[in-house]
Amino acid sequence: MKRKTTYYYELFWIIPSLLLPIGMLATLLFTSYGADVHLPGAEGRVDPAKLDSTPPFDNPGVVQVGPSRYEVRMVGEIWSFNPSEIHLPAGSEVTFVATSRDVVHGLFIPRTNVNVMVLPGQIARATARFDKPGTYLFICHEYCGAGHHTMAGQIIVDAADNGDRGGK
Ligand SMILES: [Cu+2]
Repeated sequence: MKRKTTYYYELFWIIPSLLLPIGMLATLLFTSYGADVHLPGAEGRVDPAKLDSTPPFDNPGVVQVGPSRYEVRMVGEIWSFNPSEIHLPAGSEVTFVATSRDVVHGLFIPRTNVNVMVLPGQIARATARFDKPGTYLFICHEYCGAGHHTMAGQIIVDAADNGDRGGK
């Protein structure tokens, strides 16, 4: 009788140890297929030595791609972003398409979900919405050398569309 009770209590760790890997697998499948979370790299490759003649990086800046939809074509290099000042109207949905000219950089925009590595040879893509007018800082968050701490820019979200797209 005593042996049977002991066996029953073992289920308290057997069941969680089975549920844990099943839960982790379910989370992985949900984030990669349901929430579309994935590593940069699947978006495309580019030759970092030929950015000046490779669209869209030959013409960095902000392009309107639809009603309230914009694309920011961005090049990171030591130690700046091009463009480093971006103007957008409030209510914009913005896709950042970024690559690096030289070493590993990052693109991080606090208060948004933009947090990507910007790698030479690879195209990073991240989308965010800017509903509230104001100034949003963006920074390089991958150490890239002596001037890393100066590598930053700003997104100025205007209350009304004044036609100024910034860039360059
Ligand atoms: Cu950096």
